[in-house]
This record gives sequence, structure tokens and C-alpha cells, in this order.
Amino acid sequence: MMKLHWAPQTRAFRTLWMLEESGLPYELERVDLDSPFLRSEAYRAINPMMKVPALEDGEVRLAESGAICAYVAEHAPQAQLAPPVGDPARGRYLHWMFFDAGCVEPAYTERLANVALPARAAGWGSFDRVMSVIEDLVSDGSWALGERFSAADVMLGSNIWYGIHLLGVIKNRPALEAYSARCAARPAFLRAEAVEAAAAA
Ligand SMILES: N[C@@H](CCC(=O)N[C@@H](CS)C(=O)NCC(=O)O)C(=O)O
Repeated sequence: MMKLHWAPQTRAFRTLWMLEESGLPYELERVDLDSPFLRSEAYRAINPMMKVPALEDGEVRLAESGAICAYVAEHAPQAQLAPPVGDPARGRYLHWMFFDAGCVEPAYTERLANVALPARAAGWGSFDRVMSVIEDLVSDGSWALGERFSAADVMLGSNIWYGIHLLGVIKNRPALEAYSARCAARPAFLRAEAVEAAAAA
């Protein structure tokens, strides 16, 4: 059974949401950010960055929330959370999975740290460009791949949710707010949220 190393109110949420979407059985191991285990050699062997989330599946160990979501999707084909190899939708699926880590995350850093880089040199262009691209993607009320929900929505949707509700960097973008609300209404998202609420109680 897969074991997720997770801490509440962190990027591990998206992997918890993903596991809930997958329908796979899993074990949850809470690793708070101040826990000695996070700083231990045992955990370094699981994630050399010594951060959450991380996943163990038998002898397989991996970290990076995007990689974990992709891995879970591949191991739950019945949940149809990733277009398989050969499906034309797989190209865009990979595009948005990598876009999240490669563009959305640094765009938030730009905004939070108030750094300005030339848009031609910054891999993400600019915060505003990244947000407008996602807005265009979901403004018709769809998911990242159109009609079909996928792991790309877990990645983008969780980050958009953080950007609105936790970081406060997304303002006056109704299409992103509507997308975030669609994500947050999914039963799997609500189950993951309930796990986090129970952990906080
Ligand atoms: N790129 C990583 C980022 C993971 C990350 O930064 N996790 C934070 C919590 S949101 C963490 O574990 N911080 C604890 C620390 O750095 O000591 C991912 O997407 O999984």
C-alpha cells in the first residue's frame, strides 16, 4: 500500500487530494514541519530535500508533489486521472503538470518576494502572464483538459486555491475563483479537507 508522508496545510494537501481522487487505498504518515523525523537520515533517504510530501510504495520512494500526483494517476488507471500514452490529450496533460511547478510556483515567489525579472529571461514570464494563461484555460467553466478532470487540475487547482485563500496573491480574477470553487466542491477535495480539519482539531 502507498504511504504518504504528509503535514497539514502544506503542499502535501494536493497529494492527499490526489490519493482521494484515485480511489487507491493508502496510509497516511503525519510528519509535522518541526518533527525530528523530517530532519532524520531515514527521511533524507526518502526525500533528499527533507520536505513534505513524499511517497513510499514498496521499494519506490519519491517526492515533489507533481511527481507524486503523476505517479498516483499512473497507478490508478481506472480513475482516469491522466490520459494514457498514445492519447492525444497526454501532451497537454504533461504541459499543465510541468507548468504548475515550472511557472505557477515561481510566479508566486515573484509576487510574494516582490522581485522583478525581465519577462524574457524569467521562465514563467511574469505573475500576471501566468495567471492570465490559466484564466484563459478555465474561463469557459471547464477543466485543464476540457471536459475531463485530471491530475493537472489537482496541481493547478490546489495552487490556485492557495493563491486565493492562503497567500492572497490572486485578486479580482473571477474565472480563477470559479475554477477554484469547482475544484473545492469535488468530493475527493472535501474528504482531503476533512482529514486536514481532523488533524487540526
Ligand atoms: N517542490 C516541493 C515543495 C515542497 C515543500 O516546500 N514543502 C514544504 C511545506 S509546503 C516543507 O516541507 N517545508 C519544510 C522544510 O522545508 O523544512 C513539492 O512540490 O513537493
